[in-house]
Amino acid sequence: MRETVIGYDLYTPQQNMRLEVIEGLMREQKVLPAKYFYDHIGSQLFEQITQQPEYYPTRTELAILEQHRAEIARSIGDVHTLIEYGSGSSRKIQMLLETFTHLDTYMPIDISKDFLMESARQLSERYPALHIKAVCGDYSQSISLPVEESQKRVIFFPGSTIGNFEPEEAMRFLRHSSRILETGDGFLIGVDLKKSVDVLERAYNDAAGVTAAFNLNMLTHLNQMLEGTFDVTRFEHHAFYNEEKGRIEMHLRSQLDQLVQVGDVTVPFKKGETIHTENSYKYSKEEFETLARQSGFHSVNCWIDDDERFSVHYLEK
Ligand code: AVJ
Repeated sequence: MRETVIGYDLYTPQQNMRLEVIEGLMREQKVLPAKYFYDHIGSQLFEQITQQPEYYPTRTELAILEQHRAEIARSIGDVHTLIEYGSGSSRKIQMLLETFTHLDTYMPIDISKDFLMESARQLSERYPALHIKAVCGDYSQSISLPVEESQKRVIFFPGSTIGNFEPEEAMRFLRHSSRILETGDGFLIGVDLKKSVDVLERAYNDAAGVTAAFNLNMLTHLNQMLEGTFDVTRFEHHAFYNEEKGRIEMHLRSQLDQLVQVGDVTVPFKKGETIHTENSYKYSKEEFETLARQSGFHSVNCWIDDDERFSVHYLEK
């Protein structure tokens, strides 16, 4: 029986979370790391976001991968190992696993261990011949990949999660990915495109209020993990497009002057003051290809939907 699932637990312990959160809440403009959206409820809320009519990225990326799967396969050629940064998007990876029929190994890397192991288990049942090496880790930190025999490897990074990085972090992240790959290895990445402010802002302010619940759930997660006293009824979701920076910003705005405990630390909020919880940078096709080139990749191909909302790029080192 070929070994199918191995777990490496590389994720840092909880005390780092406390340090990161307190440091962020002590800043002039309070910030919290977007990765703390994704406790189990947050991951489920994100899945619900992807079903909302206003949130076009997920369905548009899926449609691009489906419509162009033969051309994507031709561009990539025979791949031995498919590495996925963030394994929440199993519908997308299944499409690729159906496309790359000679794939030997699939290596999902995600910080949400339960989500990771559950999706790896489901995939190992569906693809029993596939080596699945689930890695519990933070792909945005400098991780190294177990170097397999010199066979072609491709990193799959869907969903425009690259947009969560500051531009200089995105370059550092792509440069690190380029360094751990060999010449001829590939990188298949989804990137949300710049477009009208109205379309962008509606995608982060869905009428059903799921994005608001997702944003507010960060506070509930902190209460549970760090003995916090956030009262979510005293904060409101606020998301807008910062045209100068080219990014959607998500904030949680305090409705009144209030004091919040995070463990033994007291955090003051003024009425109207916000916690900046996420950036989602948007790129033009040209801007992203320039970033990729400066990171040590060359652009082999790019596919864009008819409404020019989303792009999938195939890069090679
Ligand atoms: C999963 C980070 C790509 O930035 O669009 C969705 C997360 N935030 N709605 C994004 C998100 C609010 C999403 N990413």
